[in-house]
This record gives sequence, C-alpha cells and structure tokens, in this order.
Amino acid sequence: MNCMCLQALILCTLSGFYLQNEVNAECPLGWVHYDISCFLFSTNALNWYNAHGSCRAHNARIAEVNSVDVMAYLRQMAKSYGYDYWLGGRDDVIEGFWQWSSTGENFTVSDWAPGEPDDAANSQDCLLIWKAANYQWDDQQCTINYRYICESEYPGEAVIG
Ligand SMILES: [Ca+2]
Ligand SMILES: [Ca+2]
Repeated sequence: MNCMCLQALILCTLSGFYLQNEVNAECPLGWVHYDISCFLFSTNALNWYNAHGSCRAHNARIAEVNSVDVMAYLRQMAKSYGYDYWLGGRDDVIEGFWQWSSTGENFTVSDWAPGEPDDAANSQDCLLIWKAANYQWDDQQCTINYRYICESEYPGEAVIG
C-alpha cells in the first residue's frame, strides 16, 4: 500500500467514525435517528406481543408509521438488513380496522402489498414489513416470531462539534 492509499484509508475511517457519531448523537447506542424518532432494528425474533414488551422495556414502542417519509425509510432499512420486521399496527380489536397500538389511531398512510391485508385463515392481526413482497406490508399471525423495529422519541436537535 502506498502512502496516498494509507492516507485515504485513514481519512475514510475517521470520517466514517465521525458521521456515525453524528447520526447517533442523541439516540441510544445502536439506534438510528430519522425525523423525530430513534429506531432500533432488532437482531432477535419474537412474536408480536413479546416484541411489544421488548420495545416497552426500552421505553419505546413498536415502530408506528405516520408519514410517507418514515414509511419509505423503514422499508429501505428493512431491505438493507434483509429481514421481515414487525411494526406496531394491529386489527385484533375490530377485524379490518387497522390501528397503531400506542395511540389507537387509524392508519393515515399504508403500504400494503398487493392482496393484503387478507386476514388469511381468519388469524392475521399484526403488521409486518414483508421481505417476500419487496418489503411492503402484510398482515400476519401475531404469534409468529420475526425481528421487530422499536421507536422512541428523538431527544432533540443537538449541535455537533
Ligand atoms: Ca385481521
Ligand atoms: Ca396476510
């Protein structure tokens, strides 16, 4: 490796480190900041109820989607990791009436895969980012284990440096 290469490598490493610090400055370690939220993409798989409990244990909720920007961001992130992920939507209170679990609010935006939600076998009441449908949304059985996305409030704008 010549001197220029080494210099470039060090610069890249340093700037990568700095950028990562900037992105995560006000979110907990391992969480990513987007818009007004911090998001955690789990590396373990749980059923929806236990995922809900796991997020609550982090003072967070399963991620809810209230804008097309957040919708697109979570889809892109799920795609980059390559897994299915639970989101915080459900229709177990009234079948066909989709609401966000922390607020009880009806969906204002959605990204259902073609033919979904289909409530297959009358048993699908929880919202999944579905890898097999190019990371659009599916209603799925709440008792199946998938990875999940937690969301907490972004603490505020910080001035870096
Ligand atoms: Ca259902
Ligand atoms: Ca379905």
